[in-house]
Amino acid sequence: MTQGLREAVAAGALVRVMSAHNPLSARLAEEAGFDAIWASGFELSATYGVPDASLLSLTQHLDMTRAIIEQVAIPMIADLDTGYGNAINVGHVVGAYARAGAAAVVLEDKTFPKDTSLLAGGRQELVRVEEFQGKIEAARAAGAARGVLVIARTEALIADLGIDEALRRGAAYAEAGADLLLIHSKRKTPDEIVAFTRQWPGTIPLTIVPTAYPEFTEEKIRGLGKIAVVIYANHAVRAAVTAMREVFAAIRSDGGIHNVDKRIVSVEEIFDLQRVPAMKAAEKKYLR
Ligand code: SPV
Ligand code: MG
Repeated sequence: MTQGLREAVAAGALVRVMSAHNPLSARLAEEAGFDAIWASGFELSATYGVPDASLLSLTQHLDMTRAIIEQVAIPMIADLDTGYGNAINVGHVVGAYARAGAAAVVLEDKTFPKDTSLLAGGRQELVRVEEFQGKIEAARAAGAARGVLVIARTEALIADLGIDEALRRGAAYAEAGADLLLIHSKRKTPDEIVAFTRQWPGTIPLTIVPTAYPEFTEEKIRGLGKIAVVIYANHAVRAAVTAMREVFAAIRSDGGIHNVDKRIVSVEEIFDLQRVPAMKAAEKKYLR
């Protein structure tokens, strides 16, 4: 499912992307009507109970990405962090994600091992522009046969290097062949992203992750133009934590599951999400 995303971006529609950390969360995002899935490194790390600091292996993330792709029809945007090494590693990794069916990959210009972007006081060091251009070129070459979009992500604003440096890096990454530029900001208001977007020449479309500035709605994003993709990067895991905490606390305080039973989805709904009806139909057809 690589074609749909490329076409949606080309058509100028705002592509709305929801994070997922497993096939079930991806299925719920698809059911809710999102256009694509974000295979978030942060979410998967949180699911394993570890920091988003290059601790999970390529295989852990790739296996989960593949499992998700197998269960949803909407396109997948894979979060490849720094690409697990240099441009040679990037070529190897993007090839694997392309074969797994990813529609797009995101590579960020931080050093390996990375630290997560929104952590106050996090280590935010960027690689040289030329080095990252090599990574973009390697990614393009590895994903070309399967039409994988390469989204170059600059962390210049996250590293407090300013809008001029972000623009300089964005231009260099577009020149190296990136299909889109992900511009990330940790500011609590959208002002920095708005200022960046206004100054961005529009060589390639932008992707944003409005976690830190949640009041930047889709209507406002569309009004600004130049932004093709919005990623809601961690709302699956945060929603899951909110819901589990609430239900677990109620069971403890109620001394049983009698009250929560009516508030949570039924076992039958989980059967549906597992596609049990399809299995039953197959049983009728094939089990003789
Ligand atoms: C992720 O979801 O893994 C991201 C977005 O890369 S952020 O956590 O904001 O860096
Ligand atoms: Mg990430």
